[in-house]
Amino acid sequence: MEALKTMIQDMFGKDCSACTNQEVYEALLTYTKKQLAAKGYHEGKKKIYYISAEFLIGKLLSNNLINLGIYDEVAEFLKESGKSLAEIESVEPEPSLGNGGLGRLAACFLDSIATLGLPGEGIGLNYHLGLFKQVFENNLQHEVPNPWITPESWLTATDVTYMVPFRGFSLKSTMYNIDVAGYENKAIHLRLFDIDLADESMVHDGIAFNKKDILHNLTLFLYPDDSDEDGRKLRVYQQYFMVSNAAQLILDEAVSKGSNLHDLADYAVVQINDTHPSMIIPEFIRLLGEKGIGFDEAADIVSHVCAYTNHTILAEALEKWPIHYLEDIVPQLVPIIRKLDEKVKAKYPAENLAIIDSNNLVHMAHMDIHYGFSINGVAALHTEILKNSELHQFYEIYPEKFNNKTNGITFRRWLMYCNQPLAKYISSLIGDGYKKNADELKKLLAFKDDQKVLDQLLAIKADAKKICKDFVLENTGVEIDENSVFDIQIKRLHEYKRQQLNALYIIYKYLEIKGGKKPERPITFIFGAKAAPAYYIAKDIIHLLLTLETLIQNDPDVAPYMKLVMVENYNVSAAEKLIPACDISEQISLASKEASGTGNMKFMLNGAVTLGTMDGANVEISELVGEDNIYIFGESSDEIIKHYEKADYNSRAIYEGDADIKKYVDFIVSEPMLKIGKEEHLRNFYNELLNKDWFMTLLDLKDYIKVKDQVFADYEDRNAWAKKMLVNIGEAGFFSSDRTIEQYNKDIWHLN
Ligand code: NBX
Repeated sequence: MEALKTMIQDMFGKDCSACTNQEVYEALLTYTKKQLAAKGYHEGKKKIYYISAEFLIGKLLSNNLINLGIYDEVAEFLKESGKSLAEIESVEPEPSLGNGGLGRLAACFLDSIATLGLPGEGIGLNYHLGLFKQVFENNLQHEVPNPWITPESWLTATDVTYMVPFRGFSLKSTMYNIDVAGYENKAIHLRLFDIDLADESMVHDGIAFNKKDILHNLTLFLYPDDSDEDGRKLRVYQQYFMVSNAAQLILDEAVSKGSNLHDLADYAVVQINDTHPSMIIPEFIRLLGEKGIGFDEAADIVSHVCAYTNHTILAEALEKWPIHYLEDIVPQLVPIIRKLDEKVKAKYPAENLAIIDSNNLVHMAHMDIHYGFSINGVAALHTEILKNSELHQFYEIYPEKFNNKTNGITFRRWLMYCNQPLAKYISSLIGDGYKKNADELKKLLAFKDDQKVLDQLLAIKADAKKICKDFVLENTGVEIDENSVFDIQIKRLHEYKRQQLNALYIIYKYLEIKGGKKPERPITFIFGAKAAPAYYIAKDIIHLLLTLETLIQNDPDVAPYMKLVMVENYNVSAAEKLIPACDISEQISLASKEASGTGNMKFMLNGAVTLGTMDGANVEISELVGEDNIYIFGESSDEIIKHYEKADYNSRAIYEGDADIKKYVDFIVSEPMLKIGKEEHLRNFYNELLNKDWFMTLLDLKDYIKVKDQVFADYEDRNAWAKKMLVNIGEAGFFSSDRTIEQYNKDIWHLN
């Protein structure tokens, strides 16, 4: 630590103990960046380029220290100077370069690519104000900018710049790097492209800004509001800016390594993360054309370079751009896309295979599938649904392109960092091998009947709940009971994820307690979720939850027995505090709709037990842990898909046919709720449930209540519960993103 000491002295002219936390943070940042650069970067002839609109990387200091293998040393040094690493970390702003699972997956993948020693890069955009910061006012979500770029940051400017042509003007880019350390290995780069003239001062009244001022707004926000045409066009500007920079960089790197571009596939493989980067396909063809490569050959080259990952079957999330947007913004791509479409139509005339449909919409996913060499889903069930229903017509013509890559999470952040007591305890039982070979967690299963181990697991959970209690108090001002059961649902707010199902259970429990039936032990229901700014139903659900929170809090008959807290501005840092403390992990999406889920894996790894539907990776979790160690409820995905096909779901009929369900739903617009909440929002949501309920909340409500009550009853047998915890941790190894990345490499990327 001598070098760090000297650095602090040089930077601030005093020793560590005399520095502020901000100063120590800046010194550590500089020190860590130097260490990373000194270790060097993975290089090789062929590289994986992971292109993504989102990289939800979280705070970086501790993660980098862990992966550099100097976390304990630095923590000790700081302690000797009277400082705490935890407090210094709190100075670090969290980059909000992502939204949810898709962005966090990209971040976990970079960690694993670096850890496994694969030559690779992430490529995305440098959003100055992130997604948005969520604030609650009058039980409603408001959005404000979430700036994260400070004078000293993890970004390093490079001298790489490109010109990106749009109709009528070109924009110059600058490339910034963030180093991503491998665990006990070299680093890789996350490349974030930016414009030079981004003007944060144009943002007013929350996150409003002039959506037409592309020269100054292009990299202000991730996912600008797309409820109007200007907003949708801005997304197209962003996407093209991202992929044009990416394609130029990739071609330059290949040429510098000796490629003649005809052999590009020997130098580069591009993983397209959902459809946001899909325009890289025509952009590559355009650039190869400029270098003298004819259309047909260029299309063939690209078809050996690009692979596509699908993260959703929700039709509204599969991007389709009106061709006139592309004509207005990137006219140079339109003849290319038309030609690609003509080639497809010549061979496959069916409308449902077209790139450009009869309404002149460009189906980005269809372009990816025709002109990529691989398409993968993100969990076994999801891939089966893609093959058998959503993308069946493509599976029939390209069966060899379809493959599954069940998602994973990095255990460095989601265990070794966020739950240090548990990680240390695991090491004491089975050694450190699991940190690099996650399968070794299975060795824990040998301790299933070891009373000491089971007691210790419960003790570690109890301690994590105390720490979490402090976090919740600081975040929400609400004091929760560390001896209560922690039931947690944290994820994007979306109707298909069914936070509203959980809310209806809470109403049921509230009424039960009002009626005199107290639970065995108090329950704390914790939520965290951001709603997309223009997604009104999602915002109404937040309002419902916050109104319930206040109602329960103010009711002395109920407050001692249950609490609801909704964490504000849920993000990676909040997840790191909540997940280790969780008892019950809520994974209650409508079967078939959650492609995978990755929160489910993080909870399991930290000894929570899943309450979920047979959806996404829950299916694989349940196969691994066995039915005694997970709680499953609800209709199967096959049945749900049939309901959609037959269009026979009728929520009002369920409501009218069941007095209990009617009571819970009516409570949303009852006297006590309307006294606290806003009638407009509560009634909107009530009407939505009755008249539409597109994600079939009422269908699964009774079964959910029954199974959830069983979970709370079983929780009281502490020993049996501790066994469930142990099995969940022991079987979590499969969900390491190192396993996922090994499979991507073996089946798709073929590096080394
Ligand atoms: O990707 C998520 C899925 O919902 C999860 O089931 C899955 O585990 C995860 C990683 O594979 N998708 C996701 O986060 N999507 C988005 O955030 C999204 C954002 C904007 C958009 C479409 C999707 N236009």
